[in-house]
This record gives sequence, structure tokens and C-alpha cells, in this order.
Amino acid sequence: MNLEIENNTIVKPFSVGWAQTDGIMDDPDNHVERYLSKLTNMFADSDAAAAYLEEKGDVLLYEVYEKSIPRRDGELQFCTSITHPGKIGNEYFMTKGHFHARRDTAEVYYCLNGSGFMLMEKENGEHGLEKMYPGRAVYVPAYYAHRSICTGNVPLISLAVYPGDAGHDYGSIESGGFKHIVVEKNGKPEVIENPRYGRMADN
Ligand code: PAN
Ligand code: ZN
Repeated sequence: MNLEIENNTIVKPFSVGWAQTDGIMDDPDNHVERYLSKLTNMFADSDAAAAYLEEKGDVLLYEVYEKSIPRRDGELQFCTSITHPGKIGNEYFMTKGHFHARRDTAEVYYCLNGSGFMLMEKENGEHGLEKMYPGRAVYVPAYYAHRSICTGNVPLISLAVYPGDAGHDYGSIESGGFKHIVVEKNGKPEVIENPRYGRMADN
């Protein structure tokens, strides 16, 4: 991408609609789909992920619909994030999660449908877990990695808004993971310590 051209792009006023129940944007510029086959290692029980793939085939874990906004200070990125229901072992389907490349940038998620959690963790281990359900908004402060986790039976759908130049840093989560994971225990979601914390990249 040519950043110079992108940074000089003038954004005209526009609006966009999406169905509240499925989160599909009317006229997206980009549709990202993340499948289990590429993400087996992000689950604490990566053997269970491999077994799931073997038995049930590949499955769509989550997707994002977004408009193309210049990646510069002053603009706002916005998208719908859709995390599908399901579990690997007892760990719920979730997004990869990331820090913003520009660490001093926050984000707001407004839940449109479904239910689950936003897990937020700082590099020093401080964490927060907020419930997500329709009508609830979550504020992800600057410096917190964040991940959406779907704990219901229908997709967890949110509108996310964040600074234009925030960027995404996936590397540290891919290698170290989050310190906490959300699993089903006795039929209910529970947050526990990640047994593979710090060594997610190992097999
Ligand atoms: C969201 C996320 C979206 C997908 O728009 O990008 O939920 O999750 P991953 O980026 O972790 O794959 C956001 O937080 N943007 O900054
Ligand atoms: Zn983000």
C-alpha cells in the first residue's frame, strides 16, 4: 500500500448500514475471514483443535467487515466484528487478539447481538474482562491487548471504532498468548489462567 497516497486521500461523508442480527455490512470495502485451520495454535489445547479439524473439517471462527479509511491520525477506523459460536475442548471460539501497533490508542466496542466477553490485558499482566451483550459498550483503554470471546449460541457481533493510525500488532499474542482464557465449566463461562501462557508458539 502506498502510504503517501493513502495519507492524502480525502474522505467524503458517507454512511453505511448493517443488519443487527448477522453483522453483515451493506457495502464493505474489506471482508476478513479467519478459519480454524490457520489458528489451531491460539487455543490452549492445540491438540483438541487439531482433532476438531480432523473430525469436523475447517470452520469459520470469526470475520470482520470494514470500510477503507486512511490510516492516519484524526480519522477513525470502524468495522463489525463477528465471532461465531463454538468451542475447542472447553475453550470458546474467539478472535486472535492484538495490541495496537501504536500502543497509546484505545477502542470502543458496541455489542449488537450475541453474548460473550472482551478480554483485555496489559503487557505487565493487568487484565480486565467485560461482559458483552446487545446494548452494552466496552471501552478498551490504550496499552491493553484485546480479544472478543463468544460464549453464546449465536454469533457475537460488535461495532468497533478505533483511531485511524492505531495499526495491529499480532506478534506478541501469537508467541506469548493471553495470560487468561475463558472456558466452559459446569455449563458456564469461567476465566482461568492459560496453561500455555508465554509459549503459545511451541507445539
Ligand atoms: C477489531 C478486531 C476484530 C478482529 O476490529 O480487529 O475484532 O480481531 P483480530 O484483529 O484480533 O483478529 C479491533 O480490535 N481492531 O483494532
Ligand atoms: Zn483493536
